[in-house]
Amino acid sequence: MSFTIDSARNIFPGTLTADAVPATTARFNQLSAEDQLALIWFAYLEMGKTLTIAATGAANMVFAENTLNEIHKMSFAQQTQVMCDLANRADTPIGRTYATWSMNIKLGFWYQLGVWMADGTVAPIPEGYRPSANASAVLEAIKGLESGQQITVLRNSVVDMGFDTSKLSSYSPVAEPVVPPTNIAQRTKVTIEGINNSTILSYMDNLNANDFEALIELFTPDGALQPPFKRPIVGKELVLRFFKEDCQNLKLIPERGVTEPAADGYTQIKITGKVQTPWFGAGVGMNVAWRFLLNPDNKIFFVAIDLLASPKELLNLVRS
Ligand code: 45D
Repeated sequence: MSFTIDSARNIFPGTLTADAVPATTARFNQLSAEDQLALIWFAYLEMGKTLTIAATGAANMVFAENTLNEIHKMSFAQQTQVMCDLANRADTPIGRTYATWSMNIKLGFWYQLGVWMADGTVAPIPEGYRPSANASAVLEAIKGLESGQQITVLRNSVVDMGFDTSKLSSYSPVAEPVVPPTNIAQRTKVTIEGINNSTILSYMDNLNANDFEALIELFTPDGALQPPFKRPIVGKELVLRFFKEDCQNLKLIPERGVTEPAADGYTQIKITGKVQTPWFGAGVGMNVAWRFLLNPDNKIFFVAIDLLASPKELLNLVRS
């Protein structure tokens, strides 16, 4: 038997992922546009009591600037309409522009609108707004999640807005330029309890240094990476593009791991630890697992990144 991407996805099946995230996102997506916008607003205010969002440096606002200025000049009624259109995934010029942006640009765009809603220059949630019973229930569900899961739900809501790119015959994706990798002299090196595999250590160190060219060389040509709650991204070219677009300035803090032999001379390695996003820095440590499958040449054939159900899962390194 030799491994396929599909069979690789099942290594370490005892890993408990944060199912509350896709469940809450699905409930959120059922709500009306008005409820969605208000709910994110209240969730965002609620989180603001304990977390500081660090937009400076997290996003390059140049790409959303024209659209933001256009919205800033509109009347409150028009601004509310634009936001509802985005939530409704309507086919509008702004909805189409939004759809071309990378995730980080989308986040930066909403971050700026949130700042303007707070300072009164963009339409607030209307005075008379009353949430539906479902919206209140979803807000309570979000409040009950741990912070790493909350920001994932929030991010999902933003990513799903705008016109559906699959309905565009062609479009040019807009992403921020790739930052240069950290100088060798300034790089940090992780240590992982129970792990000395050079590929695993290089994976963490290269990602922490934004050295995506070195990072991608750790993969087999047909290798795959599966982000949390997503299908695997297959092949070096697509994985490299994903790293460049969605993985700049992450901080990986792996803590411990376990190694075991798999079929055909492959090796499976599970690591648990924390990940920080540049948006929240050390304020939010997401509990994650990396499940690696290495080929006999010590190259990455598959890696899944899972958002864990609870901090207790950090200690779940059960084999097979
Ligand atoms: O609609 O090893 C308003 C990979 C109200 C790579 C608003 C990884 C109206 C490989 C408030 C204005 C990436 C997979 C909206 C590792 C309204 C690898 C605004 C993992 C929308 C480890 C809302 C990385 C706003 C991970 C401003 C797990 C919302 C990274 C902002 C996870 C939300 C990163 C923000 C996450 C959310 C970042 C900034 C979950 C950021 C989330």
